[in-house]
Amino acid sequence: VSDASLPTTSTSAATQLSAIESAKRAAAQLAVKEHFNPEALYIGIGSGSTIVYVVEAIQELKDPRIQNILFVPTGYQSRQVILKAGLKDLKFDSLPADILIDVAFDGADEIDEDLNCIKGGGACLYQEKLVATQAAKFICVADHRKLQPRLLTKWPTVPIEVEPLAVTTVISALKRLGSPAPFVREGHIQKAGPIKTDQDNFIVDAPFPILLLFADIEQAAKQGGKELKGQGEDGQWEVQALAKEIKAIEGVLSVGLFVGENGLQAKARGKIAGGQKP
Ligand code: ABF
Repeated sequence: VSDASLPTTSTSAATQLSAIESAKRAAAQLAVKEHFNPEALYIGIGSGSTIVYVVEAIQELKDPRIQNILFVPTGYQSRQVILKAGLKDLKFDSLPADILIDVAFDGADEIDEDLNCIKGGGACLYQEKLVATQAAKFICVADHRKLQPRLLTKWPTVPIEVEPLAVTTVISALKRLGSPAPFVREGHIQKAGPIKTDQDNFIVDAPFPILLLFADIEQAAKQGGKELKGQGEDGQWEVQALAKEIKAIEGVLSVGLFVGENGLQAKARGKIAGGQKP
């Protein structure tokens, strides 16, 4: 997370905007410097505006080995960014079995102290999760505005990708989990109605009270002397417990809570390509 060029309230809107863009670019350059490997065979490229700077930073390396890398996109926009930069793309379903993506770069909407993320604000959710969970290393690239102590502090909802037929039953189930007013995201520029994901699904945005970390639950349990399973005494959900509950609802394809789904768990499932081309 870059905190470069923090805008202040006294600066003009245009200056603040350019400061935010500078912060995104600085975060992207740092991420590429620290985590991009020109020897990699597969690199995941996520969606959103910050990721554009990641691709730009990769191009700026001017390393000829980049032409040997296959870049795995997380959706239509992501693929366009890869192609526009003159890089080679590989559709997720063309990855060889049991081979991990060396590193996946992607943006986020909000990140907490334990580096759990909310994603899906840009409506690319399912493919982002596919790529992230198949990566040996997931690098979330974000500017200072995204980092908060707990999720749902500033970003208001958990985005959820839902198969359209199930949307009303999913909304009812989310209400039973304590979401006060889940809604289907709308916002087509030219036509009214729900936006569609790259898989032709809907996004349901579900507000919840600010989420808790494991440590919060443990602390509350110690003080209250009883075991709490995934929720604090006042019903506030812990991130991973809520992700699991939402994912279990029939009709939910993907939940925009990214929680401990990379690193060790992914490594246990497959091996890094290590020098072989598909
Ligand atoms: C994707 O794009 C999403 O998961 C997230 O919603 C969004 C972040 O976009 P930006 O970098 O433009 O803030 O990564």
